[in-house]
Amino acid sequence: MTVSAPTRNTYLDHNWQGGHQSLKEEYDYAIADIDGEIPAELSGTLFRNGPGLLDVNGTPLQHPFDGDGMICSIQFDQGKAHFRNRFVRTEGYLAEQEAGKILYRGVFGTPKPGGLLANAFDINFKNIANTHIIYWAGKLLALWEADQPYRLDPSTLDTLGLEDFSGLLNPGDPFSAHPRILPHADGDRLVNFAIKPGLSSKVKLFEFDPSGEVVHQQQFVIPGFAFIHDFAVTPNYYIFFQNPVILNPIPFLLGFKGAGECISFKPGSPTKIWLVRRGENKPQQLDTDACFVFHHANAYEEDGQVIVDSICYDTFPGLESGIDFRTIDFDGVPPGSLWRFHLNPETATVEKTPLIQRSCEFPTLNPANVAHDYRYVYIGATDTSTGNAPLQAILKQDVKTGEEQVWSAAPQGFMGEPVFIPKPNATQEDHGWLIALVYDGDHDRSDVVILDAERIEQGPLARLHLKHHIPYGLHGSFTPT
Ligand code: 3ON
Ligand code: FE
Repeated sequence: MTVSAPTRNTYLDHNWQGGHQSLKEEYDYAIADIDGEIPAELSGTLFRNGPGLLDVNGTPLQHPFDGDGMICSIQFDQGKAHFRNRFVRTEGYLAEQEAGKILYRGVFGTPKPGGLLANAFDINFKNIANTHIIYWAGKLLALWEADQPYRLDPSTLDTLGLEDFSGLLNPGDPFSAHPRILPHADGDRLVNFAIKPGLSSKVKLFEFDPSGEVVHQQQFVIPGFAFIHDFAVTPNYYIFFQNPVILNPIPFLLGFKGAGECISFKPGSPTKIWLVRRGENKPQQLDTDACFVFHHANAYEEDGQVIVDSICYDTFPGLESGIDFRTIDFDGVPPGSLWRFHLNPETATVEKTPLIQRSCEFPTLNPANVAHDYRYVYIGATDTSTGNAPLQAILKQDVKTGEEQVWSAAPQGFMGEPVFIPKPNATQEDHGWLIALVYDGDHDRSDVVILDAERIEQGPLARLHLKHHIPYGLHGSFTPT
């Protein structure tokens, strides 16, 4: 893939950098400053997670993914909206706030103060609960892939403690931040994996029914180190992409680098796709050209093949040690683009075709189509169709025809993950709304933006201006309660 002309003209650096500031305050207010109208039928709560602190008492973090999880909730009811944000009171957050300084090494490179002496041989990390937030079986759970979830009170966002699902997880057990909700005849299922990367990597799979009961479990081992952030599911398969990376733990152990910074991409090696049949613990390996995948959009089965749509980077969209993420040069960062993989279990072959070539991240779709054939993907995208830049737009693609619609918040707006909410009594896949948080660099505040998913080009139905900014976040979900 060629990275063409620089695209910096769609935004100003200082505007983009404003979204990388901590939000230390916790708010609770009815949103009053609104352009347009909140649809009266939109009812429920959008929960969103992401790093809320980019510094600890003035000491900057080295990477936003090291930031303590902060939950936002936006509650919609009869055309009105209420905002709240609270930090997840993790053990590490409480200890560091009390101490007024960094006490833990960050996975993505943030060191403890005190130089090498303080960092060498410290392999303790803090569960920062900053990646995703889901509401399942009456429990609101903040997720971070390398440790147990934290449970919160859905109305106050108070932290209730670590969740172990009645003994399913032991202290320190991983639980991925990317569960999928599989539509199921006997009630939807929450399907998730947990991975312990190592010399070989152990993967567990769990399926929960709507009452929170675990109704299916299995596990298997992937040879070699595996950094797997997300997975895809179909009715018969779980699909994992093992990125071609190696982990050299020495600089981590010696205290020079964070564990995540010790991961390097092996361009010559294939990406291994592990196709796991539900109920079988011997996964099938299929190889495809080297690429790095964090997120999958969707997967489904068709004529004996498995189709997977995933965002691919030409290399690990890495962590350059010593470079401040606030001053990153996007022309040097690999853009992500959406590809369709056709997996043929019979011939163990993979075919790959491009879907979206514009730089994009944070895919979503109508939840009713998860694990099934679908037509519309919605995704954060750059304002311009070539090169790399921050996400400023939402792109909707009809994956059947390639037809695209774009709504861009450029030049002053920076886009977060869109979340799709089906309209009541919808009869078409795109009968719904998209909600996203947009950081407005001109006003140093964030907007909650509501779009009609059928016609995103028309721009927001409503823009809710918050009283403050929200740092760039990760994932969220909507629950109609
Ligand atoms: O041995 C190591 C142990 C360990 C605890 C291996 C390891 C590095 C895999 C690991 C931990 C991994 C963790 C905690 C990963 C967390 C990932 C995370 C918080 C977020 C990933 C986000 C991905 C993307 C693509 C975000 C994109 C954001 C934008 C485009 C924003 O504009
Ligand atoms: Fe993610």
